Amino acid sequence: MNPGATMKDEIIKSPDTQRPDRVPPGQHLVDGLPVLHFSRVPRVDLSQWRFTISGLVENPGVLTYEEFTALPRSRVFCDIHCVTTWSSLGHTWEGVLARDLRGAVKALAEARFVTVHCLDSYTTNLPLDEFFDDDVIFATHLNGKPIPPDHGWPVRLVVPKLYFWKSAKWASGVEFMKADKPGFWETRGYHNHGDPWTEERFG
Ligand SMILES: Nc1nc2c(c(=O)[nH]1)N[C@H]1C(S)=C(S)[C@@H](COP(=O)(O)O)O[C@H]1N2
Ligand SMILES: [Mo]
Repeated sequence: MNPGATMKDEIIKSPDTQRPDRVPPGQHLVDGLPVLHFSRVPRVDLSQWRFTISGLVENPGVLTYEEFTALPRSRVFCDIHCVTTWSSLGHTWEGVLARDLRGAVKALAEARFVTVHCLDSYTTNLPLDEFFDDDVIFATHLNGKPIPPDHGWPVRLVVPKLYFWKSAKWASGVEFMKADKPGFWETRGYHNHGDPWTEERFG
């Protein structure tokens, strides 16, 4: 943890973890966390890592890893649902909440959507209001340890309420947009939104 950062005590419990049945329709439970991505695991030198805030914002800019990890830190407890039908329950992610970027970013009134950019050229899209939901986190740690490289180190977005393809690994920035721009999987047959509880699997 960056010595300049503050850690909030409370662990945010993703609302879906409070459901009596935590497994959405058409899903089955697995132990551990499978690894899935379309390309290779990027190699990252933390001294070169940058997080870019761009698009319809008052304060576009670039954060170094030190600056990013000096933002207030939080923990989110959530379940994971992959569209390929596996679910994995009860993970704790630690990092910077999307909503804690809000003050730094100052999205303009016309911004309605975000695109998250990644080091492997992957992208995914979210409505702005869902991006700023309480449990959306740019995580650096998973279950108390730095996220393993194949799960997204050094920084990975986690969007607990949507299928896991929305949880962009190796995140390198966020772009605020007026119009929605479907991302990597959203332009290859996956649903534009991806709610696991209503099985928004395919477009
Ligand atoms: N940058 C990046 N993020 C990504 C992907 C990817 O290929 N590249 N794949 C997505 C998909 S389809 C899934 S199911 C999850 C898998 O995450 P995991 O390997 O940590 O289980 O990452 C998502 N985030
Ligand atoms: Mo996936």
